[in-house]
Amino acid sequence: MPEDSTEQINFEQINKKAISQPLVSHIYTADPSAHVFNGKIYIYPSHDIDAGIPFNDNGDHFGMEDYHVFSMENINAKTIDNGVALHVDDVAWAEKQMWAPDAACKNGKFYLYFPAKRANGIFQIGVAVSDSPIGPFLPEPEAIKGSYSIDPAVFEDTDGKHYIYFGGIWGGQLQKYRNNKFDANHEEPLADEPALGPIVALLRDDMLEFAEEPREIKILDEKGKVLVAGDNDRRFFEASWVHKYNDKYYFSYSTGDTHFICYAIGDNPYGPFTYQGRILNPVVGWTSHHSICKVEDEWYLFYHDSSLSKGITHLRSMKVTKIDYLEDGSIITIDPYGV
Ligand code: FUB
Repeated sequence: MPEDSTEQINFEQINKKAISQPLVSHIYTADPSAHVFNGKIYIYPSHDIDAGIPFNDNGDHFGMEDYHVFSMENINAKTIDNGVALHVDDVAWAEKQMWAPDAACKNGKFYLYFPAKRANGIFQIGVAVSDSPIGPFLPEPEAIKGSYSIDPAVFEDTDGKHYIYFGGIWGGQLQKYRNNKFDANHEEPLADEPALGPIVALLRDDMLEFAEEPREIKILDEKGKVLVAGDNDRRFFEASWVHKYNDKYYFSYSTGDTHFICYAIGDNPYGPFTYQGRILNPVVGWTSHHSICKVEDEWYLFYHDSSLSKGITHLRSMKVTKIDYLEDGSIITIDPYGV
């Protein structure tokens, strides 16, 4: 990932034009995964810190160590920080880089899914369990068997099944895998070859393991062809999220180096999904990562930007704004700083 952009930007102007303000400003937060559990909003973000690690394309400067869970009584209420819910020191298999997490609820138990690097530098995904949505969460002793890469997102379908989506290229290491197998020699496909897709697996009933071999998702263009790796404005990079609207499955994601949050629609949780357009235009900072959550009768986009830190890419702040759909189910593109 490139250097942060602190030069020549008038952040006072940007902050005035911004369509929303940080939900909290006492710590830096990013990658907000929002859910309504038992009628209350809970947000599971990354907790950004300055770990003093130099910038590089692998994102090593994202040196996060723990997770805090936030709650809101309603969408206009104050965002409450419920403190540390899980620390990397308590995760036996993980060494560092607690990146974007997500959470799920089943039968009164809460599950926190999180990526982290093992001592060998390889990302895997872990799960930690609690009786409360705000934790503390007790991590499983090992990572989820067969898991890899980053950015887990768990979708509960209307039939009660839970699916986990994950993957991210570059620092997220997805380019090192084909058919769920690691090979250090693998790289991203060539520009005219099919792009790497995000990965999905049904979760086992106990929510602690995959119930099946993970499968690669296809994101198609308007002609039904898989998006190619050189289509940087539309191809999947990281930050998977799935929500259901009018019985259709919406798969949304970040395009990484072109900084869009885009979406594609499909008829089932495994896809294929057909590319539709952009949900969010680029924010201040390199990364963009979001979640989409229905609160009462409205839909909201939780996202982040680096405006509070004046453009420091790894010091981000979570925000929320409303999503509007057109009659045909398409989402109106949001410009984070007005038009
Ligand atoms: O927060 C660290 C990484 O940055 C996340 O895992 C990516 O999605 C990007 O937001």
